[in-house]
Amino acid sequence: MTSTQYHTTEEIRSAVHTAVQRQIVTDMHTHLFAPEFGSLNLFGIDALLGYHYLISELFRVTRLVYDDFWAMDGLAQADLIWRELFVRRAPISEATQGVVRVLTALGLDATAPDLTEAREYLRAQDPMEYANRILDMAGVDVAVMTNDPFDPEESRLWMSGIEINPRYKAALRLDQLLIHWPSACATLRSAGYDVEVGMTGATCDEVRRFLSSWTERMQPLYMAVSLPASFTYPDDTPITRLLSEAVLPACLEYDLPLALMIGVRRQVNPALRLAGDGVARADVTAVEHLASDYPDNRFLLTMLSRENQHELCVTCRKFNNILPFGCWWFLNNPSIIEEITRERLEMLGATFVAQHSDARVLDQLLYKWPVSREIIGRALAETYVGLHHAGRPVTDSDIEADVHRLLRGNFRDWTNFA
Ligand code: HDL
Ligand code: ZN
Repeated sequence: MTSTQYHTTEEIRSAVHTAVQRQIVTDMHTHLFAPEFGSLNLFGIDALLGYHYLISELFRVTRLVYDDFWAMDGLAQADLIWRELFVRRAPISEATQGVVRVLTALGLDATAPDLTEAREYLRAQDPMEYANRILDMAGVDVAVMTNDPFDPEESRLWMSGIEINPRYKAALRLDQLLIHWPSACATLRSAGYDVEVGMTGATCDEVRRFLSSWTERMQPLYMAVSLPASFTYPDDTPITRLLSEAVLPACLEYDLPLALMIGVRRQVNPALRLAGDGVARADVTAVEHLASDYPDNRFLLTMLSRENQHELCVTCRKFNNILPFGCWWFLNNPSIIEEITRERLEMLGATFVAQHSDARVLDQLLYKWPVSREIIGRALAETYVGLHHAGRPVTDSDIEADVHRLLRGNFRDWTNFA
């Protein structure tokens, strides 16, 4: 089939916009759960309003005592958040506009004085059917979960041999193992693994046996860990030993990438609970040492601080076993998504994963992806306009190939996910 060549800036912008809107996305990092996980599968207006991003924003507009809020039940919390952030003032932040977009996409009244209509609508949904409908509406073929083998409720479900909707894939999350080794060691010992907190004897082999057991059970697309901004490598903490003697060898054995998510400062304000984490610039040389020491391992990398983004691009130019991904958490805002995407295109071409939703509530896909598609499309369009002005004709097959790489292909190639 012959390619269509575009000859003007307007034609190129329109073609990129259309291609991005049409592209089916593989959402490589979410906190969603397949409907078979029951109550772990969050959806509906109360879960949307209980998103920790909105909880932090609530406390900016009220002098409410934290414990008084936490003493409320979920419905009362949602009613309060709706009233304070959506009724008494215009919902102009990214997270509040997101809820407005979801309600609009579902044909619900975003100006309602209360949550009666939204609750009735969402309570009427069958979780199995609703999951597929929302994924289809968002143009997402597969959502990758965040799966913690140390979570008692989740691990019980996995151990029961749960069969899940194939549009949800697992990622084996290792924060508990790597960041909280002493308590993880105790949990492993109670599960029959011969491990010592001092990491003597068979400890690392036993951790590998644990990783093998959960890799076989979950069939994850990758292993992942969120590391603090203070992360250094190598050092004399358990993280270095566990990465080098258990996790990275296990990733090689199962041909899995390791996702490094670096830059959080945990519990800056503990009174906010899950909403209490902060951010700081991290040391990108730790990633360079890992990529250099483990050239046969593949890494996925995202960093939380805006100040780390440019050096992240430089590091990825030096190490082709690192695939950068997403505009993570505090970066998942239109102004920053545009900046990050443009500098990545300028320095890496189409060799990164443009975005992940990080959605915690299913319906959030109805805003996180439309917003990111719009912004990423704008950045890519200007890149192609530049190519056109440089004197190289731009075709539809050029555009479609790169849009696929950025939103689906690069991640699936990196994880051998056909
Ligand atoms: O560690 C992570 O995967 C982060 O995404 C945290 O879950 C964070 O609380 C979050 O939800 N960010 O969007
Ligand atoms: Zn996340």
